Amino acid sequence: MNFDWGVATSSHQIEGYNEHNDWWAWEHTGACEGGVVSGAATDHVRLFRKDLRLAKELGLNSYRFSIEWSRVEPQPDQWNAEGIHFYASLLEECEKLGLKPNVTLHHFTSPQWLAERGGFANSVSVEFYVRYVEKMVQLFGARIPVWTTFNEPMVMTLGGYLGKFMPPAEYAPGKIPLVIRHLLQAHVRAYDLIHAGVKQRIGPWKDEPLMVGLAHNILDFKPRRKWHPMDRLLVWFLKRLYNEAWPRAVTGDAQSFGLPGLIPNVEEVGEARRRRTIDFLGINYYTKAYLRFGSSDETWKQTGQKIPVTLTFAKPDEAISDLGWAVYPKGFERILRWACGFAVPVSVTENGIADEADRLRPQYLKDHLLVVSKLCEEGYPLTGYYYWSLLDNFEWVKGFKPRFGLYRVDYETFAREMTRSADLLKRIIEAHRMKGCAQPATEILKDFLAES
Ligand code: GBH
Repeated sequence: MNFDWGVATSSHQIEGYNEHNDWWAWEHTGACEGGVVSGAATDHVRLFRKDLRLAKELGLNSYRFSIEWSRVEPQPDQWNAEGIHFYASLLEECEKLGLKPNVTLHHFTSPQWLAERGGFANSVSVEFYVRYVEKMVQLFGARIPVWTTFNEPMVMTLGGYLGKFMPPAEYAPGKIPLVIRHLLQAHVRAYDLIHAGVKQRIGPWKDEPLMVGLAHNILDFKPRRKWHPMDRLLVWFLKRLYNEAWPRAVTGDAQSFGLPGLIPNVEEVGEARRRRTIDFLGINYYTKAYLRFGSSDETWKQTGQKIPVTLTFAKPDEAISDLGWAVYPKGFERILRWACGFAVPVSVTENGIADEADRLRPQYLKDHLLVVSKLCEEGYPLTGYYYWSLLDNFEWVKGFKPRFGLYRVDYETFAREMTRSADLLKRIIEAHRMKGCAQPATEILKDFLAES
C-alpha cells in the first residue's frame, strides 16, 4: 500500500503579493490582529524552488499546495500568463523532486472581483468557479493526480458570515444556506469536470488513479460542563452541522446543513443527490472544542451578537499551543475512526501545532502519527498524512505570530531554518524507508517515542 507522507501549505499564506484577492483587500482595512497584512508573506513566489527542496529533504513523497485563483485570473476572464507560469513551474519542480502534488483549487481566498459581486453568496460564483476549474484542468489536468476542490468550506462559510474571522466578515446567518448551496454545487461540478476533462495523464503519477476530494476541518466537540443538558445539545448540533454535514452531502447521504431556529436548511442540491462526489475525504484536524451554552465577551467580540454559545479550545489545565488549542491526539483517533465510516479513503490533509519554541511539536507529531499507524494496522483506509505546515506562514486573522512551520521563517531576511521537529520527521520517514514500510508503523514510531 502506498502512503502519502507530505506537508501542506496554501497560496495566500506563503506566496506573498496576492493583491487581487478578497483577503488582501480585507487585510488592508486593518482587520487582522495588530493591523498586519500578508504582504510578502514568506516570499514563496520567489523562493519556491528552495522550499520544495526543503520538503524533499525531509524524505516526503507528496506536497499539498493551493492554486491562487486571483493569481491566474486577476480579472474575470483574463488569464495571467505569469501566474499560470508560476504554477506550471511549481508542478514541474514537484515532478523533478518526486513530490506528488495534491492541488487545492480554493483555500479560503477568492478573487476580489468575485467578492465584489457577493462572493459565494451570489449564484454566479458557481459559474465563475467552474470556468476557473475548467481552465486549470485544461492547463494542468494531465499532470495533477490529486485535487482538492475546496479547503474547509464550512470554516469559510461560518468565518465569513457568522464568526467574522474571514471576509466578508458580515454577521448574516441568513446567507449561510446560500453560500453552502453554491459551494456544494461548485464542488460537484468541479468533481465531474475534473473526471470528465482529464483525458490523458503524463508525468510520474500518470498511472495512479485520479483522485478528487475535499479538505474538511473537524473539531472534537465536548460539552464545557459535562452534565449540562444545553452544552450537550450544542455538541450534538455542532457535530451534525460542523463535522458531519459536508461529508454526508458529498457521499450521497442527506444534505442536512440546517440548525433549527438559527440557520435554515440548505435547499437540496440536486447535483449532489444520492451520489458520491469525492474519491477521498481530506481531514484537517488540530484540536478539540468545548461548547458552553451562554454568551461571553469572546462571542460578542466576534459576532457583535448575543449568541448564547461560547467556544473554547482548552480547559485551564490542558497542554495548549500558542493559539490556546489543546493538544489532543485522542480526539484525532476518534475523528479518524468516524471519518473512515463514510466508505471512502481518508487522508489527513492537515495536522499541526502553533508552537514558536518548537517545544510541544515533536511530541505532537509522534502522538498523532502513532494514531495513524495504529489505524493503518487495524486496516482503516488511511492514505496520507500531511503536516501543516512546511513553513511558518500568514495565519489569517492572527497574522504572523502563530508559527506552524517545520521550518522557521525569519520575516526580515526570509531565511528558513530547520526545527527539531523537522529533523524528527525526517528521521521517522527515513526509518520507515530503511525498514521498507510504506505506511506509518507503530513498531518504528515506538523507538522515537522513547526519545525525549
Ligand atoms: C486550517 O484552518 C486552515 O486550512 C489553514 O489555512 C490554517 O493555517 C490552519 O488550519 C491553522 O489554523 O472561533 O475565531 O476562534 C483551521 C480552521 C481555525 C477553524 C480556527 C476554527 C477558530 C476561529 N480553524 N478557527 S475562532
